[in-house]
Amino acid sequence: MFRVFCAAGRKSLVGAAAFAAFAVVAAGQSSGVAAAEIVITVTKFHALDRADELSSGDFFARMRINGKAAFSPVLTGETVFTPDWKLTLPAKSGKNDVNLSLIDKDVSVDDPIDINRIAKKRDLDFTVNTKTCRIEGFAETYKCGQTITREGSETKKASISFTVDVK
Ligand SMILES: [Ca+2]
Ligand SMILES: [Ca+2]
Repeated sequence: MFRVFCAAGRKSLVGAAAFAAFAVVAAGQSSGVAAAEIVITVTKFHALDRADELSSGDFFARMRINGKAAFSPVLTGETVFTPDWKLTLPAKSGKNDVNLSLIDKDVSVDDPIDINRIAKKRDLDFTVNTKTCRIEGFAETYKCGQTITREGSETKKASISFTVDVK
């Protein structure tokens, strides 16, 4: 069974060709049968200040669930991006803790961009329930397919819009 985007037509065909490659890095192959997969689609982000002193930022997204991580490719050279990045990870049935970061790739240490309005917290933590398709942990509760937009306020900040789906 596939969940479809509820937000019909809102942004459905953004970069239809851009089925961006993503990498899944897992600490060992999962032994159990995955009950479901959680897919985050990053539809847009906007760098609100300079991520890099010497150049424009080079950005990628990282999703983490249950000790596994999925990474987007790196994008650079703009301040507003509509990447249509799809990050997919296996999930357990029911509620899963999900972490989403936007990161500026760096030679030395990758630098997290602030996409969370909470002070001294730069990434996003929320839960996704694979049975109900409810996304909780924000001021309001979202359903699969709804666009979630968040924005940071500290140095090296961005706004980010994404959807969550379960399949
Ligand atoms: Ca950089
Ligand atoms: Ca913050």
